[in-house]
Amino acid sequence: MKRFFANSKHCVTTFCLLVILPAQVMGQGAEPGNFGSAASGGAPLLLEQPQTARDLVKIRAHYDQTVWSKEVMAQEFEQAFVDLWDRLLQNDDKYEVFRTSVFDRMIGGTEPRSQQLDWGIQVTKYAGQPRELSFAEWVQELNRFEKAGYRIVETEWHHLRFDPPTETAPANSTVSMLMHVENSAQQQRFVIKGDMQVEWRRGANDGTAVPSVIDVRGLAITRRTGAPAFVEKRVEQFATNSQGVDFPSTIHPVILQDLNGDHLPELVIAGYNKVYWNKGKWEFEVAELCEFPPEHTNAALFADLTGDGVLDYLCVPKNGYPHLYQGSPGGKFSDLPQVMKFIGDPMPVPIAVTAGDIDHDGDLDLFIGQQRPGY
Ligand SMILES: [Ca+2]
Ligand SMILES: [Ca+2]
Ligand SMILES: [Ca+2]
Repeated sequence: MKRFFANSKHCVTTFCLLVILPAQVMGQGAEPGNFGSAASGGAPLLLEQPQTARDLVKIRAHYDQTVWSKEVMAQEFEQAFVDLWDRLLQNDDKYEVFRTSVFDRMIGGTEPRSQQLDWGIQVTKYAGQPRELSFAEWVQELNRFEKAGYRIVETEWHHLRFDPPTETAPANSTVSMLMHVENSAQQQRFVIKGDMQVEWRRGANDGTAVPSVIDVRGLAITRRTGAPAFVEKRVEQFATNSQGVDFPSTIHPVILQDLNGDHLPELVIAGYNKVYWNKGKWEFEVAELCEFPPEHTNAALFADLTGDGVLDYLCVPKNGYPHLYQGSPGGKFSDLPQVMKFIGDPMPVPIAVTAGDIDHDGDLDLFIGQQRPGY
């Protein structure tokens, strides 16, 4: 699974910014295949579009050996944490996953420094003299926590920084982690969060990268005792399909907006063209939002874009043109949309849209962010 690679080329997101004035073009489309020159690191750029899959493999290999060589090594080393996260997701017994995720030593602090926040929340960091735990001692600590009723709810792990090994220093990484823990009997919840420093070594048998020293002094423990702030009231299921076959490709954006002026916000699932009319006291009535919706909405907002004092709805389909639905009082969108073809080609993967009077001329302008893969 690739979700781990926060700084990976697989997840690199380029935001192409587009400012749209009403009926005016202020931006221009992205140029496929032009990856720029700033990141090349002196390597020759292959700007031509691949004609075959073999071309694509060749181009990727070229970049992996030049521009991305450090990144490729980072991915090899971080595999220990990729595996850890996968196993934590797949196994109910999360303590057993940690008991079998080997490292040499862990370094923590000895002096707790706590800060008291509102709502009885306490944040604690550990500083002072370092305290070392061997892996065997760490396992004993895990057993103690498990026996005391601490349940590991969920975790996240991201590789923030990687320094390859040198002649004098081993490879090391900064890994950010997040863990939610609860103790139901004591009505306690914990968030353990922060950056860990990891020093790596090669395994004796197969040469794979193994965490040697894990320094957890950058972590903070946030704790609160009491009933949870939120309780589950209702769960809605939405089927999706990444290709948009049979179902929308996404439910998002999810928007809270009072559409009828009764001061109760409606819940809009724009990807599904659904509005949940808020009747108060957690009662909702579901209906279609637009009578003539576009397919595969990917970004949307409500704002009075026409300046008549009534909210309008603007949505941008995946690989399409922005659609403006002029609103009627009461939050109805019954008319055909105005399709805004202010650029020559459909807009690939719009991911966010917001509105503001950017040029101070009294009308709202739009700002649409797109996503483009790094390759
Ligand atoms: Ca309302
Ligand atoms: Ca309007
Ligand atoms: Ca304006």
